[in-house]
Amino acid sequence: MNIEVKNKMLDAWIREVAEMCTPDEIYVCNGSRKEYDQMIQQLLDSGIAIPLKKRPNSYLFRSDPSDVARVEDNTYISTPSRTEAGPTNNWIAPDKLKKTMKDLYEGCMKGRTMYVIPFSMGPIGSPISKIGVEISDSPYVVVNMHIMTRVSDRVLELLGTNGEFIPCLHSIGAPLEEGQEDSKWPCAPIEKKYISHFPEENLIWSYGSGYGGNALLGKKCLALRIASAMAKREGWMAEHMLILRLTNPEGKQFHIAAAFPSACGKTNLAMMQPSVPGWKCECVGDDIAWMKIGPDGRLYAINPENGFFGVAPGTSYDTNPMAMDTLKENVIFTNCALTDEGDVWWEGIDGDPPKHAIDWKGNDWTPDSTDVAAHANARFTAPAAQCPVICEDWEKPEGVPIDIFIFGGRRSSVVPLVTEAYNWDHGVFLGSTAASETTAANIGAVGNLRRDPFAMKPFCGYNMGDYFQHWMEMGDKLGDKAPRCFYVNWFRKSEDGKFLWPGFSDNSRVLKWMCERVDGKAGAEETPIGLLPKDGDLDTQGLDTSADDLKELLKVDAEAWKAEIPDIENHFTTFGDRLPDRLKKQLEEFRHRLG
Ligand code: GTP
Ligand code: SPV
Ligand code: MN
Repeated sequence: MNIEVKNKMLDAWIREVAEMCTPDEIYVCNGSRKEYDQMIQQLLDSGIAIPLKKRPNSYLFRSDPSDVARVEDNTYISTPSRTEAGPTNNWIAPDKLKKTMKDLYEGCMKGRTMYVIPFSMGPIGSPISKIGVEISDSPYVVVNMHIMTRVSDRVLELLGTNGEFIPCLHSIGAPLEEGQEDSKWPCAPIEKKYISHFPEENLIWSYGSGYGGNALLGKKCLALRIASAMAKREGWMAEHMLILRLTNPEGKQFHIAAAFPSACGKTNLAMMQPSVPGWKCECVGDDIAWMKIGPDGRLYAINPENGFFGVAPGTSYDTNPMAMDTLKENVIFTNCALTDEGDVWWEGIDGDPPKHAIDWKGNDWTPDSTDVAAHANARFTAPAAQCPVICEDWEKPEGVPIDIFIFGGRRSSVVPLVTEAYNWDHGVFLGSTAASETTAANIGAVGNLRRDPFAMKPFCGYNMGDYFQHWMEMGDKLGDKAPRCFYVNWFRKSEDGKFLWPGFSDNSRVLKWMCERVDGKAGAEETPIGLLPKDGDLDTQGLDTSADDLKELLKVDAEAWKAEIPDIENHFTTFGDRLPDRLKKQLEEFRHRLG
């Protein structure tokens, strides 16, 4: 071990893990730039990192084709009883799961270095922050954690001899025998991957994958699954939400937190540049919000992360210029294509496709190839501080006061562009019934419609029926200071399969309507599903969308909604007696309004 660890619990845990996993070496990280550079150098020397001539201090990695996204089917919430995990989570009893995983962990770091990564979610030392320590045998994880979280020796200082932390154990699950040549992206086969959470113990065990949320354990595992369970116990909220600040032409600020499922537009909305003149948007966070009620009774949000782990395909100067400017240097790219000029490329980036490139699997690629050049879940890891529109208050320990909640998903039909909830309970109903077509952010089928309540289906660390109840109780506590709730769908398609709404910067038109609703300045029409903008309420000046398309986007098709009811009922039934009565009442009222 390179340093002496003073925290007793941490020291004991490191020794225990080392004994089980038998690494060749142990290295405790300090989070310094020098450390980052050394790790990158090591990854370059072994041919795993590919330097990008066109972007300073930026590197491309290619993962194993079997390890390209989160693995929801292998993700577990291991509470003492199945009921505590609830119907939306996979469950194995803690004893059994630990036994299985201990057998896998036995000797799993042989031939490798075990890295100890002390990190803070939220600014180091802030009362709202949480300290985690990830043990990992992947240097790729170390460099990504450097960007995504606050890795620092100050975290160890803060822990002192007796401070508490959340232990996050990670192994790629690929021990190296003596003389065995390492592969470029070692990992375990799918049947041996386990992403396990023990919420009662605030403990995370991950095995077999090196990719994204499976391996960077501060993100989904700690900041959502473990944190949501803590938040329920302690009376706060941990949500899969972007946070943005919108300023109107008069200088009034609105803070918006929006929950969309994976690959459904959070990063894009978080740093969107409004097409409506005079409005300004700044980014506070793009994926996760931790929210607490402040001394004034309002709900305050912080972004616990330090970077963006964003979807590359579709990102361009046209769609998300602020992301493109964030990606100029100091970026880790994973599973993008490599051009002959030494830059990254992906489907949907600006300009013509390169005549030749190396695809994400390392093969030659030309525009005639039948396969995509970049994987659909190719990602960039970039420091949030590099975003040109990062909000000056993004690291403020007390957070920003939330005025508006948005829920949503990817729906090619039925769901209109925007709906306002009648009240908090109705807002919780909209969030709890949110449905979306599945995306490449998870291993599995793409485009299947599923209920993804509050975009938290894969991330809620306890029974989601209780989570709905928690939302109700937070609303009761917030009273008239509760944020107003809206539902959006940027992804409605025409019969010929084209998006009806231009999206991106034009989403500002919808956000403007929301802010004006909050200010009591904009009108709305009562419909069975909620409040919708009436003719003229939505700012459409300069918008390229035809009147017919707009009508279609704001249409409430009662018959189509009636056809949704059985599925909503089935969805609710899965929660049994954990479903709050107030949601049953909402469903009854909805049915009644539909007539
Ligand atoms: P995660 O990082 O997985 O949580 O995803 P996310 O919710 O941050 O999604 P992101 O903003 O990265 O967008 C995912 C994909 O949807 C990208 O390919 C975007 O280009 C596309 N997208 C985002 N916003 C819009 C929009 O308003 N309209 C359309 N048509 N596509 C969008
Ligand atoms: C998501 O899937 O919602 C992500 C990417 O943000 S990952 O970190 O891999 O979970
Ligand atoms: Mn996400």
